[in-house]
Amino acid sequence: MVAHKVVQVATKPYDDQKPGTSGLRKRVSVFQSKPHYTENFIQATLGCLSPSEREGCTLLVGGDGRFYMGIAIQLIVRMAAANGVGHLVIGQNGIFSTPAVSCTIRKRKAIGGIILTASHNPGGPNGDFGIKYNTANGGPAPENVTGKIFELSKSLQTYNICPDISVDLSTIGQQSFTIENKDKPFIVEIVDSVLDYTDMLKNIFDFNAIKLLLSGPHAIKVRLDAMHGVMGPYVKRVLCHELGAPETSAVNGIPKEDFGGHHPDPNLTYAADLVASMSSGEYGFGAAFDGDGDRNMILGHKAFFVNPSDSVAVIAANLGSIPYFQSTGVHGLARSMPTSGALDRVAASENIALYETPTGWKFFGNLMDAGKLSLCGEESFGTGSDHIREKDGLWAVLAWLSIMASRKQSVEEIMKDHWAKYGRNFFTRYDYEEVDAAPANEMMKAIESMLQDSSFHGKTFEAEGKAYTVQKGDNFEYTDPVDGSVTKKQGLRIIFTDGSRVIFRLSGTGSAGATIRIYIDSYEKDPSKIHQDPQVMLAPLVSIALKISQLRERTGRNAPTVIT
Ligand code: G16
Repeated sequence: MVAHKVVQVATKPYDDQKPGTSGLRKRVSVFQSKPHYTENFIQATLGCLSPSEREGCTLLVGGDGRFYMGIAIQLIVRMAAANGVGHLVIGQNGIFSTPAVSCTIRKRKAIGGIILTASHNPGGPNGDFGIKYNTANGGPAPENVTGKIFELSKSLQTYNICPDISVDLSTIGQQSFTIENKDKPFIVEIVDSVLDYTDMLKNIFDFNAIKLLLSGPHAIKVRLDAMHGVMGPYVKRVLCHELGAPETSAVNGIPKEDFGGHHPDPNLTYAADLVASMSSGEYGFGAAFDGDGDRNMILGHKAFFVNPSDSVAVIAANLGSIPYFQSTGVHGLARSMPTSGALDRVAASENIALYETPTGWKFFGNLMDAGKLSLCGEESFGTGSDHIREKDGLWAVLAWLSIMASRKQSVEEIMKDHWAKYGRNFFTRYDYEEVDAAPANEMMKAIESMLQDSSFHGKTFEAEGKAYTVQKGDNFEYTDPVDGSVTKKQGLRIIFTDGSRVIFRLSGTGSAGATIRIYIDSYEKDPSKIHQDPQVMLAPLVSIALKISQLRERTGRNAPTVIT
């Protein structure tokens, strides 16, 4: 067999390859048209591993099926071969959901994985593409690793490639290549990426109990919307084949390069089709996933909406319905800072430790690796546990179905019982997408200097007949209890004396301009008020947030793009 040549190609470094909240995300055109842009980032990522680590290691590769993924996978194969990686495991046709990558990294004891996704951002030639690196624990690379990738990317002069290798992504099995000056062959293994993940779920949940709920004599009808992202094959295998739900339960199940022209973002705005079909009352349970399958939105009968901050709290209060937690025990709960305090109430009542982390799943991973955390969630439609190191959309769906099966209640009944017991954290998030970066940054600066002014503390704001007095305002800072690392500037918080919070933060996952997020959280325990519309309950705090930030005046935006 002829050995494949390793070629060193000269390149010029870029200064904009700093990974965001979860990897490098840019417009497809940036990856396509800037010379060697993709190759540079892959080289910087592989460069994080020492030559001895690369040799003989197993690295996973796959993504959410979006446009440009196939090209990027072939580049990764050629460059992994040239950089001395021993073994690649790639999902068939490139398909690998983010949670499944995390699962298989852990199962195979791989050194890490490269995930080709821009998550919930739109795809297609005019959409976004992304490259994300996960480490050996199965989680998103921590800041010391993404920092190293960024540093390498800024000084890169060459990259290594075996230009004439190309792999058949459609056939399951091993392909072997001889590389010049290497003793051992370079192995590419194409796998059914749904398999390990399905086996894992079987060991976490009581499949028989869920089966009875979905296909027994009193079966409920479910509708799971994969939004033409990666989740179609996973939903079909797990929900339909294993758990007996009819095939019609899975909609938009064929991964498409442009997600059918939609945002693969499971929220009330972008998953409006699901909301509309659930409203008819035909289904007892519905869910949508994002492009790469880590986010989820849960809906009950007649499109009853479960806020993600409530979702994790409900799961925490019902861990007895999930066999996994019976065997592992519950070590701790966690939420990201902007997520509502609903989880805190369960933690306090059950006497379980609660951690408040910055936005980004990587912060949970550290706590999980140290055995301090079992269940966590974020307001950004992410829920998960220490079974892997990523949030997990289908896991959240099975968690809810398990709770419904054991409590024999609907989604709405479960939620209302929860509020009756713990009180309700009313929560809303306003997103202003693709705002010009300059006014967005100026707005954040102005709010921050306001918070630093001592006269701001103790100030009372009034709107729509309600008054709130500032108790504390800061830019959230986190000290990791495991390694002591400090992460600064994670969101501007205004906390009022009644515990209500208004938070301003710029998204770390956008690809153009800035996305401003305003998060509002306010607790109510009066049983006569807990069923009100959050938009009505929170309207005074929304007005106060807009007044403090001068958002409309500064950005020219009169309304948010998305309200959750
Ligand atoms: C990523 C992270 C999440 C985080 C989210 C925040 O999600 O994995 O942990 O909550 O970003 O997004 P933003 O910075 O836009 O608020 P994903 O699903 O995009 O990978």
